[in-house]
Amino acid sequence: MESNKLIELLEKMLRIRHFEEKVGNLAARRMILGSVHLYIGEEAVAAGVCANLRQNDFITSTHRGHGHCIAKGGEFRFMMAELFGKSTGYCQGKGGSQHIANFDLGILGANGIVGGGMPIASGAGLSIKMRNTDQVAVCFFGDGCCNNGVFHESLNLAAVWNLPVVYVCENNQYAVSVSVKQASLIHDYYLRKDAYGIKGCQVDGNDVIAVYEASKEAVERARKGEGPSLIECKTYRWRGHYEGEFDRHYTYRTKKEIEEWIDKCPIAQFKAYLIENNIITAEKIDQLEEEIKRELLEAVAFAEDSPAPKPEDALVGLFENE
Ligand SMILES: Cc1ncc(C[n+]2csc(CCOP(=O)(O)OP(=O)(O)O)c2C)c(N)n1
Ligand SMILES: [Mg+2]
Repeated sequence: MESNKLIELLEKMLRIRHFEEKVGNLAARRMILGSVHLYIGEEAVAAGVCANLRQNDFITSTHRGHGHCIAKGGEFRFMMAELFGKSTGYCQGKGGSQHIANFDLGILGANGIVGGGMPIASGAGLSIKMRNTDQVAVCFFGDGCCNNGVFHESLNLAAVWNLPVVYVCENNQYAVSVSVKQASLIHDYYLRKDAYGIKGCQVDGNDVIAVYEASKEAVERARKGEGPSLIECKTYRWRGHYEGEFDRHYTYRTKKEIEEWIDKCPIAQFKAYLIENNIITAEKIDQLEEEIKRELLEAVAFAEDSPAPKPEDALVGLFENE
């Protein structure tokens, strides 16, 4: 892979990590309304997959969606304003953290309903097929979605209709406090590809290059009209299910398990790889991070200074044809 592309991947992951850290701090200070689910530890998935997408490709996202939005080109200030519930946000402050959408960027929406993005992605795939374009739809979803009926319906239809959709399972091994081991006897969800007769694979979701390569193949296949794929990325969330979960007594996972995964940080691993291979220096990375932090401060100021939505606009924008 070219150096520029590798640095781009690092930058995307850093943008996600710093955004999430800032949002975590703001949420703790009650400056963000509503619940917030952070993506820290899982950055390689969104960054690796979206590096294969064009602006007019589609994604559907989840309740843990900030990383997908950033990876697909979402701007900090409009995201931050949305999290603050301000009228300058991507959805004029009506969506908040769990419902950011922007059709210009192909972001069909984060979704507070587990599995909600699955049929939307299949529908986007059907629309691409009917319009006969070479776009692709990517559906991000969690392990918690895999045992819902909508998973089966969406994958099965995409398979029989040969739709250009890549289903990306972010298997962070828990749905709130329920381990995948309690949820299913098959913990490797990519194996379900065979149930639908589609292609698929499992990758280390903390290895951004592995994610990039696996999704590249799947995206190319979809673009060529060769049908859907199911990619499972094994990863881990470092924070609680949502900001506000304080599992001080480690009731559903151990401290040791969390620490082991923090040791496998996707960003630290990738930084070390890039420095070792003389792709970028540590100083250059520091500089990049400082720039990102500056941009974030500006985004927070933009959000704080933006007006709240007007009460009389409460119903505006709710329906496309209004
Ligand atoms: C249909 C539905 N059922 C239950 C919930 C409550 N809920 C919110 S997030 C979540 C767990 C999701 O787990 P997973 O899909 O693995 O995503 P993760 O939070 O691990 O990223 C649940 C059960 C919901 N939002 N929607
Ligand atoms: Mg999960």
